[in-house]
Amino acid sequence: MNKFKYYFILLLAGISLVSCSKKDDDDPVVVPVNDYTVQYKADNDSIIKYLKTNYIQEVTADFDVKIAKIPAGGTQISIWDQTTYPLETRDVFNDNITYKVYYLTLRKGTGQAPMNTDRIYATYTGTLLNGTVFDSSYNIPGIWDLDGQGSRGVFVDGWKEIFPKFNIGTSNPIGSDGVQTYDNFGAGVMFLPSGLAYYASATAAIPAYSPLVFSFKLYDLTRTDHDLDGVYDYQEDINHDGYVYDFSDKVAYPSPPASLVDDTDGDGNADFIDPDDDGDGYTTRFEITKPTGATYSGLSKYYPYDPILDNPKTPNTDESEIWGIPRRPTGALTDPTKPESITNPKAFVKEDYTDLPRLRIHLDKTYPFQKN
Ligand SMILES: [Ca+2]
Ligand SMILES: [Ca+2]
Ligand SMILES: [Ca+2]
Ligand SMILES: [Ca+2]
Repeated sequence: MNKFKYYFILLLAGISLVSCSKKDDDDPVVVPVNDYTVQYKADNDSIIKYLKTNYIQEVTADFDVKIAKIPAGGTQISIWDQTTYPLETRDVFNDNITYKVYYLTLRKGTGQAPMNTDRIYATYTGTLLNGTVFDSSYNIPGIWDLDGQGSRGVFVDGWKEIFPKFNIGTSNPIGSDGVQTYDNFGAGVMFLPSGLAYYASATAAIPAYSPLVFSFKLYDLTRTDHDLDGVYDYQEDINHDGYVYDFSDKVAYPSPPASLVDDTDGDGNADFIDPDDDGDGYTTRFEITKPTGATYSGLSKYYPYDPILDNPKTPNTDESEIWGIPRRPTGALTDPTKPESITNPKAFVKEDYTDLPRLRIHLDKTYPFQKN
């Protein structure tokens, strides 16, 4: 595993260097990079041809998949035409064009789905369209950060888009051999145009502009909180599509698709990277801090997004938080003879902390009341 990781990091390091020089306009670029639209059309043609001339030879009980070319005169049903694992697509906005990415769900998985910015625990095998395996984790799970940051960062943009379509599995008790195994994990195959893979960057194993096929298994995930405001990225996905995007670079993204924007205050910084989501001048951290001397119990200084249960594995500690981030209070006015105002607020009632759905106060710019 370590050896494999070492090689993979070397591979990634090489790619990042090439990518940097490619994207920096001040550096001399020896070979002009292909136009994304033109290259995508060529890649899409190649992928469709692949899907129509290859078939699923086997899916094992452990969801290892073998894909093979249909031999001359063969009667095998192509990936394109077979119906056991219906071919699915996802529109992916990248490089300011929209890619249509084909993928197969071998099994969806029963757990939660990662966001495109979460950490995943997964295995994979990468193949060129000619069937050559260029890389594999050999069924040894690795940790990958879909946000593309750091030494575990994923460089293949297609991974960030397709893994969130799958769910993690259920973990079994660690065996006597010390190995963690999973059941009910997600497993699939993605067919990526080069623009969502390594594009112009060639390596010994992967020629430039190679569409890539990845089969994979998704075992587990770790949630991330990119703006450290106490609200996980997946809880900042306000349109609930399973994805959050940073379009704050106005030059790179002059007009991102509105359907991909999760930006409560519309300031150009998506909620998952905005410390003040509703733009009311109070940070989210401040807004989710429990008042001093609050009646509402719990170990944390901050309200969780939703109430959380006690951890049964730690019987001597009660981790339960029975109050989630509240909405603007709906109880009785302090002075019922006067209208609601900063000096005459309503009281919080229990339902303000638990009702679903509710507009939590860190997303409600009418609360706390503005000081004018
Ligand atoms: Ca956050
Ligand atoms: Ca979203
Ligand atoms: Ca914002
Ligand atoms: Ca705020």
